[in-house]
Amino acid sequence: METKKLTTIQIQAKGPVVSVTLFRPDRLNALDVTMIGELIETLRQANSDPSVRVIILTGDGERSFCSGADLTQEQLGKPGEYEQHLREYYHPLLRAITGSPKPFIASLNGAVVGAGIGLALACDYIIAVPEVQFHMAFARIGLVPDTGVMSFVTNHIGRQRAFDWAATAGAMSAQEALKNGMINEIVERENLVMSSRTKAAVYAKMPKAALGFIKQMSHAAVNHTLDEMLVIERNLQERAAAEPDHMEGVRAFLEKRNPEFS
Ligand code: T3D
Repeated sequence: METKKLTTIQIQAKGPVVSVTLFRPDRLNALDVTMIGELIETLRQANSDPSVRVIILTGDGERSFCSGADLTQEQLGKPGEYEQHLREYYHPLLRAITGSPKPFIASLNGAVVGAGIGLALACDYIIAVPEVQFHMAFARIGLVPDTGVMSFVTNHIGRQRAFDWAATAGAMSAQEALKNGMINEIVERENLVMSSRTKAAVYAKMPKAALGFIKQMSHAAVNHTLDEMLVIERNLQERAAAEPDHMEGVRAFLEKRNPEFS
């Protein structure tokens, strides 16, 4: 395994899987501009590296996956800078996940707060330890949900429940999040790394192009009509069918063997 430590994140590459760990233990992995910059750069590299098939996002320690924006005086934006801050930092980070052709697994090791909820829910598969709490902390500091949070959460739990959660700056447990379809599974802490890697290995063996297209469709399905989705699926099916993995899958079925995707 190859491990690299930048100022605020740690990157581990093992075969086709890259694991990125938010690493600011003294601030419970709060996002500052250095971390966001390092994340954007790292994720863009992983997205364009053909040897990388799956990306895992996690946080250092047991208390927090990400405690949201860094609220210390030197990091907090000034009024007049917030719109630009979101446009230049938080939104490109979100897009590096949602716009990637590769599956992202959020491996939630602790509290998920504010913008951290956006990072987690942008991922394609979410595993959490039982102790995880999602804190919709924005209104507690007089802000509104950002980093796509209101959009993701409303899609999961409906407008009224999303409004109430955001307006009261409440918390949601991992168990409630599982019931609400916001996360895929809860595993004991000692199994978190292994479960995340096992899921990554499953995705890494699947046909690469088809997975990228399925990810694209899963985002499109949230806000497109059936008629629009039929156009999207026609286009993506044509592109999937042009990949050698399609014929390999068909041949493997006919020959009664496991497929060997490229
Ligand atoms: O720039 C923009 O566009 C603004 C965007 C904003 C989007 C957002 O993300 S808003 C939400 C911001 N985040 C918060 O409001 C969360 C603040 N943190 C917490 O609520 C709690 O710390 C936790 C629930 C995450 C954990 O609680 P606990 O009791 O386990 O730990 P603690 O004692 O509160 O924190 C430990 C240390 O981490 C502490 O420092 P100290 O006293 O040991 O020196 C605390 O100040 C520091 N810390 C935790 N979160 C942050 C932080 N420092 C800076 N920024 C943080 N977000």
